[in-house]
Amino acid sequence: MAHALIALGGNVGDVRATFRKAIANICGMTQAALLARSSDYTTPPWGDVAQAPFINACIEIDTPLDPHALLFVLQKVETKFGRDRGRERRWGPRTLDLDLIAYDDVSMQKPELTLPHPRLFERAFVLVPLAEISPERVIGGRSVASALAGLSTEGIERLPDLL
Ligand code: PH2
Ligand code: MG
Ligand code: MG
Repeated sequence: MAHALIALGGNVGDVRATFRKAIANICGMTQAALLARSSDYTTPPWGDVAQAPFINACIEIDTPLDPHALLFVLQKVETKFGRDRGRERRWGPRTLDLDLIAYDDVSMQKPELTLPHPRLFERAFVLVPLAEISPERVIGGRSVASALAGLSTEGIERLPDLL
């Protein structure tokens, strides 16, 4: 079994309901155990600021799938929840984005998959939820908490848990 960190994001539709269903699908389809789930956070749009705020969260799973098989499942789940890669713009609005942030301590640079995620350390919207569930985790030589300490978290707010 391997340990994987996955970031969830979206800003179209009922994103929190999508997250809930997507997490159940990810665990079912990857034969994974859910080890941790962060709170949901509202976050200012990054990259392309002319769009609605995002909701972001992170999960930690234990899965028998290899990184490529896991990525394949994440893309299937994105599609199932309305993601249409053919019609979207880079950094633009989307129903569901599932990013593989880290997979054990695997490091790889392939066109289809870079591990750890190459833009992790620029993105407070990933590091804030990740720091909630895994602050001591070292990724690419840096702890999550120390990487977050160097970034602005302005506008990022934890949402109350859903019942
Ligand atoms: N995802 C994007 C582009 N911009 N901004 C925030 N705050 N959160 C995201 O998940 C996000 C983004 C494209 O994947
Ligand atoms: Mg993303
Ligand atoms: Mg993505």
